[in-house]
Amino acid sequence: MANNIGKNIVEWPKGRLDFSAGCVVMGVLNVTPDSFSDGGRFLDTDKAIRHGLKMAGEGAAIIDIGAESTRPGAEPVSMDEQIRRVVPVIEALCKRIEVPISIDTNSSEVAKAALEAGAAIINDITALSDERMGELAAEEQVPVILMHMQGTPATMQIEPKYKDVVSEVRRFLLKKAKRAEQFGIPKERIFIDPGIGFGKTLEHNLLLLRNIDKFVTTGYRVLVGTSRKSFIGTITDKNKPADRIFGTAASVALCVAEGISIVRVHDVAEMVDVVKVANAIVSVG
Ligand code: HH2
Repeated sequence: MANNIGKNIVEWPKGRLDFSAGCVVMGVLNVTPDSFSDGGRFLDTDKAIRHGLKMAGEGAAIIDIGAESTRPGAEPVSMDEQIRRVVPVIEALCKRIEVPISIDTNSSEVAKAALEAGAAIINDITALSDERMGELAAEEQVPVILMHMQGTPATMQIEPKYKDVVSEVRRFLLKKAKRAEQFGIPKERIFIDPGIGFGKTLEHNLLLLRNIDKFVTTGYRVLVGTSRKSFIGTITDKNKPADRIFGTAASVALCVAEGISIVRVHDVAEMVDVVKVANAIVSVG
């Protein structure tokens, strides 16, 4: 499906994304001891680098590196510790691959260190709650991903409430995207994300996915992260995140059909195939 943003290639001084085939895949690399799916697997720098290289080889268009779990109930990680975890991984990957790296953080200090190390995109799950983040993205001329969350990771799943989840999340993201434009970030470098699982019940997540077209028609490119999340486990009765790959695939295919631009996933090889087939079906007519 043609996205109404116009340009199929988004280019900036440190990177480039090609949307001419449709949606692209962002691979997740959590350098954390406690992430809900891959926690502890890539805390070791060498293992993290190997996994980043593997995902690039499998066709990831972006590698998203984070050092702080945002799973429900997770505790914050200090800026120094986040920087200590991510910088060597980013430096090593940038020497070996062209794939742009995004830094998953809500701290402008961490983002700054990551950009100096070679990261090329800021993924902010708090949508510029730190005002310095907007200035930094504008100064450094990098794209930003703005995500919606109700509450904080420590509290967000206690009792999420909305009158109309789709219009409230959409309104929030439009406001944040406009704010990002005021900082001087061009529209084509702003990505919006409804924040699946961040202060949302099963029904809220399903309503957002069912109505994802309402985000696509804003004119901002849309990113969706459903990968292995607990709502998929609830529907499929799969307790272990690693058993949720087919459930993830269903959500990815349906989102691609509605014109989203990026899917954030753990299982890059599998989802690259899902996205290729979905892109091909969408672009035929
Ligand atoms: N989900 C997670 C983390 N960062 N960023 C964006 N833009 N969108 C998302 O949906 C999103 C995100 C949570 O997943 P994961 O990184 O695998 O787990 P954890 O937060 O436990 O590290």
